[in-house]
Amino acid sequence: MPRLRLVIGNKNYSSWSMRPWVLLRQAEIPFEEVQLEFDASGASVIGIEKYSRARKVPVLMVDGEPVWDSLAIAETVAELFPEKHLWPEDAKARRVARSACAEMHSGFQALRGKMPMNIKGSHAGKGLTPETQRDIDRIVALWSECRQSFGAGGTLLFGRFSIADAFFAPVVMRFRTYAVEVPRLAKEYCAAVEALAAVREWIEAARKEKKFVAADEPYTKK
Ligand SMILES: N[C@@H](CCC(=O)N[C@@H](CS)C(=O)NCC(=O)O)C(=O)O
Repeated sequence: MPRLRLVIGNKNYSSWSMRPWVLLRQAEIPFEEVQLEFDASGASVIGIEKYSRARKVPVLMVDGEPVWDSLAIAETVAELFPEKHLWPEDAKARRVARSACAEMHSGFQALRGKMPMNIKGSHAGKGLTPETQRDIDRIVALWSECRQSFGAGGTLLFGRFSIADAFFAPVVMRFRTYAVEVPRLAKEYCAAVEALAAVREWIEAARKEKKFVAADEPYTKK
């Protein structure tokens, strides 16, 4: 088995880090965690140059070699552990799952900008603009399509846990923090994600963090 070290940022704020961490932990794949901190401005990660020239978290070190970017990490983990079935087994479901992850990876800029992940925060109603509402509506439609077409075998997007759920876990965190109103099916999906052991563990650790990153706290005065 390859030696895996996952380099992440703050658990309260780093939505990109949450994805591979939840993926590995929920799939019960052993890894060593290296946690780095953002600098005070939130613009860079202290010490990241040791791991990746891209200078962003997350990075997965596989036997000392870096894989950077959360989507590349997810694909690598799926390839290294085929027995974990981290993508849905059905080819059509798998195409949709890949598309959903790619859409999440490259889109939803308004939601990211106006509702930054902040697990400890509670900012009901903040960040809701026509643009963020459009992102929210698209996410809800996507979740509904996945649940209705492929979700019969469980409570998650493709029934059982997959990479897609790891990719949307930070969105679920945002919906909590900003108390975003969503229809019943999306609410149930959010509850299912929050009930995942790995997500609970991440939230618990995030709540213990003390670091304040101004860039991710547009609605907190300090
Ligand atoms: N597309 C990348 C984005 C990673 C990313 O933007 N990470 C942020 C933290 S959540 C970061 O490292 N920022 C520091 C910087 O930009 O210098 C991925 O999916 O891994």
